[in-house]
Amino acid sequence: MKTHAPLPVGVPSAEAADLSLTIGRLTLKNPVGTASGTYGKGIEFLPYYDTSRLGCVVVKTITLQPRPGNPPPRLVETAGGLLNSIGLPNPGIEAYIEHELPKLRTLGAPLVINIAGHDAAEFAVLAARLERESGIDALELNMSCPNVAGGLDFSASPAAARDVVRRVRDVTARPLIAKLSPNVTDIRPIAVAAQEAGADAVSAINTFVGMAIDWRTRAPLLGRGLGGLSGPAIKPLALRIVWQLSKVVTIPIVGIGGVATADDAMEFLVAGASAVQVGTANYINPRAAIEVLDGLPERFAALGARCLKDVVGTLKMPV
Ligand code: RRO
Repeated sequence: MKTHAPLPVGVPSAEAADLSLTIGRLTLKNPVGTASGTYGKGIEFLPYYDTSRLGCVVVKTITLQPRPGNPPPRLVETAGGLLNSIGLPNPGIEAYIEHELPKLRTLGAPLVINIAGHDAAEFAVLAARLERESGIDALELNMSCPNVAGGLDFSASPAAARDVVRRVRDVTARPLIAKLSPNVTDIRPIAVAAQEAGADAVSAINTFVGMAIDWRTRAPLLGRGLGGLSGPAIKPLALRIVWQLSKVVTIPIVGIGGVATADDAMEFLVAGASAVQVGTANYINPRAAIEVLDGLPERFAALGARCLKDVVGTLKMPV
């Protein structure tokens, strides 16, 4: 690991900063990825920018069997946020491998496949099946889907989180990222359990359970009643959680929640994230992720930072 003498704040460095990081055995050239479920099938973004420049692309969750998803309406805009009840529609792992994986490989960015099982054992079945496929750089374990029965259970307690991660760890050497739910009283012991069970990173966070209501009809606006809230509205909550986690885990934290600009990304890095994922912003601006990335060098220079370590977790919290 390279070390650098710290530069005084405000002195721009002549050289572009080294933005790379490692997650398990995987080196990412920069900390900007796309958040699961917000990046279509990936190839939609090819006309907008060179997707190979991203730190990584994380795909929508895959399950063992095909799923139709939840009844519509599935999306509602709220003040500063987006409420979704998508319900994990996907073609199932076999059709996915046959039809989607080849297209995803054309994106050129490291590929993170996001998986979810009905139970802990099924997570391992999915991970084992993916062992036979090349061009997959890491797995993100969706232990926190708020919109399917039992989806939140996998990161609702340290024991549940430990079980899922351990079973998957037993079948793959691929880097594992445990995606955690914010819908818990205290996320910290859950992240620690994931780390102890062999996770190489934690993603913090998935969406917050919420609802939107039409008082005239007295009905919820989403087809399933409840949904997961994302977007700028949740950024302060996500920042708080990332900062809390940075005090208790040693593995990298991937910050998720309302990252739409390079300034948002810098806030997450300072709070303690080693990487970020851009999610809801992709729906507003298809170039959001690359614009976040392009904005980092000048911000690193403004801090006199030469590498990620000069920024990650450098928050000056009042004592
Ligand atoms: O598909 C969804 O409804 C969904 C998933 Br899998 C998730 O992890 N988080 C979310 O907000 N929605």
